[in-house]
Amino acid sequence: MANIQVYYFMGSPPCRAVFMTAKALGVPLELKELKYVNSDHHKPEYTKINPDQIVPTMIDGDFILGESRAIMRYLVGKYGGEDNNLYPRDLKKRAEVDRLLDYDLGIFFKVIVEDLWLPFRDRIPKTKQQEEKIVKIFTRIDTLLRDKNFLTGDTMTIADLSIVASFTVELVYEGDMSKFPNAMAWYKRMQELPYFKEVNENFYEWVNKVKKLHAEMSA
Ligand SMILES: N[C@@H](CCC(=O)N[C@@H](CS)C(=O)NCC(=O)O)C(=O)O
Repeated sequence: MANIQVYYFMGSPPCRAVFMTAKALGVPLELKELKYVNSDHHKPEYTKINPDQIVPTMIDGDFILGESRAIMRYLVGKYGGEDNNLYPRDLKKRAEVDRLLDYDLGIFFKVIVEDLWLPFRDRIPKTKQQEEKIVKIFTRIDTLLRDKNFLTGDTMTIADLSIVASFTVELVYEGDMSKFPNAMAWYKRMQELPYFKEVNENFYEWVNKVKKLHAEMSA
């Protein structure tokens, strides 16, 4: 049986969330790297499979699927067995996971990109409103984790995988992350997953290189 293919950019949080889900399920993926700098995602052959011109895109035989959280749900549905803690069948438990996946899509990842990542990448000072939005999303995660090990309870779900991939961008935050002790303890717990380093280390290395470059430019 042919492997599932995933088109990705190195470093992209939604792509890393999909990779971690596949690893958690033990599903091998055939990775197809696109280069952002070459605008590979705007080329006609990619636009045909993803008209939104974004990554990730998954191809499973003749089935093509975009949107990381849809892909994560699909992978658990296909490979997770009858029931799986990653995306539980219980209606209320699943609703909690969906709520957080939607929160990530609509709020958390959006703030991470627009108010934290882009100002860092483009070396533009953040506005007061941007700083407030960042503190608000980290506080939200910290509060959710006040009384549990994972975002929806005592077991890890795809909401943890999706949000932790976005959360890794805290690496470029100049504020004090120790103000969010529950979130940081959860982050550490997630970093201890056997596949976390393999999936995410390129991102850390790349960001550290960009930070070094910025420092040299300001010297
Ligand atoms: N909601 C989408 C978001 C995907 C997304 O934002 N991908 C970025 C990379 S992290 C992208 O492809 N950007 C293309 C561009 O900026 O032109 C998902 O979760 O899959």
